[in-house]
Amino acid sequence: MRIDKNQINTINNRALPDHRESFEYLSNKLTTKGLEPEHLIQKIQDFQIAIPSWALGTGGTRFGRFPGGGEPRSLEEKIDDVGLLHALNAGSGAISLHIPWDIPEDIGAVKAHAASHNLLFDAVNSNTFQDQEEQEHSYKFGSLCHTDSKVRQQAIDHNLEVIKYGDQLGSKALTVWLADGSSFPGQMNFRKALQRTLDSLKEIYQGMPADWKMFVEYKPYEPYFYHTVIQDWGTSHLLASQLGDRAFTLVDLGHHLPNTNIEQIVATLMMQGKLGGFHFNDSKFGDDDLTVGAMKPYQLFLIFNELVEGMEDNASKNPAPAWMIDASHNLKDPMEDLLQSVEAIQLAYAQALTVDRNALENARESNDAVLAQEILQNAFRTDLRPLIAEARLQANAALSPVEVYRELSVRKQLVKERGAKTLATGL
Ligand code: AOS
Ligand code: ZN
Ligand code: ZN
Ligand code: ZN
Repeated sequence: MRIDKNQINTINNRALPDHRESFEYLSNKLTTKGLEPEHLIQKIQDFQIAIPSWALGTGGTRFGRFPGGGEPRSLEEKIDDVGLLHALNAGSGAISLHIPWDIPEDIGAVKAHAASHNLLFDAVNSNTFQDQEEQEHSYKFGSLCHTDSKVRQQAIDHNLEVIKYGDQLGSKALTVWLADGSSFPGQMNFRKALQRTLDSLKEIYQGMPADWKMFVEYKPYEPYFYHTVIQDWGTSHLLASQLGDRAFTLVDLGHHLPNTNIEQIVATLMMQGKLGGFHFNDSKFGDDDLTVGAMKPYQLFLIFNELVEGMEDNASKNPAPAWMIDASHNLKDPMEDLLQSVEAIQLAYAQALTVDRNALENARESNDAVLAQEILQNAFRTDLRPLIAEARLQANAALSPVEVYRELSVRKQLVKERGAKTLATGL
């Protein structure tokens, strides 16, 4: 199914008087503060967030999976789903593929299909955390870090193949997330495992086209519970530094131990020009992969505060990071969840854009902790939802994406088209 702009307009029109009123009020407030609403709107519209192909179906836990109906059964249908999201929010203009879950059979057709929905291909992801049927060697005891060179070579070759697919589709980056690690003290030689990982990554790095980037994702635990080879940003940064200029760290919000100061990690990486990409999600405990902003919206804002500062500061050599969501849904309709996530990201971004940076810097220079907090919290507590809605409206998208999604019975349509018992490839 496709959503017709007229359908969106009809529903928008009903909410328009109310929206106009709140937008005007906010607009005046922002203008008084010296901000230009139109400039902010442009920035919000330019900020596109890639949807991960694996988040369009319901995820599972090791205790079970409860598939919803109408899940995408093919890459084509995944692209359709992202197309629907993008039509509703004009903010999800890219898809991030995972190989081999999303092998494109006919590259030309897949590209044309994505283009017909105005979608680009963001970073491609390799998968050496599962064994595939036709695969010769098992990843049970690691992939790029494995003790056996044959296993390492197989994992290297897989990554090179992923690059080839991505290159044909127009992607410009490879994200490497490794499950590699151990569950018992003594099981693995830390030093050797990290060295082998670096050596393997070097071969993959050398196989990337000249205009490609590599994103090295880190994670402290899971699926192994004693040690992960690339456990933290420091290890990822170490690898990225040794690999070269086109290797960067990828920050997944869920990949930190409780209470980690993620905003500081962001600032440090940007200072080094080494922040390559983001996996947005939220969590209470670990890698929960919950809806962005569902748990800690203030932390998200503080992270964006650093991102905006890093992007605006000319001294930072950091290239524009790749924005992606990494989520897994057990309870919600994945599409509704993704709409909520994109909105939460846009909101935090917009809030960070409204921070008075000069005033904040002055407060910092004079060690005025109270004023610094006031400045940040004023920005965080100003309700910018009408601004985000206006950005969507001006882009012919929905004032309220979830409402339109529900009113157009999108899920019901998808169930009708695809069936009630569908299982998308993914986690
Ligand atoms: C795993 O925890 C990571 O977040 C990866 O980004 C992973 O590739 C993704 O979740 C899809 O499996
Ligand atoms: Zn389509
Ligand atoms: Zn991730
Ligand atoms: Zn994760």
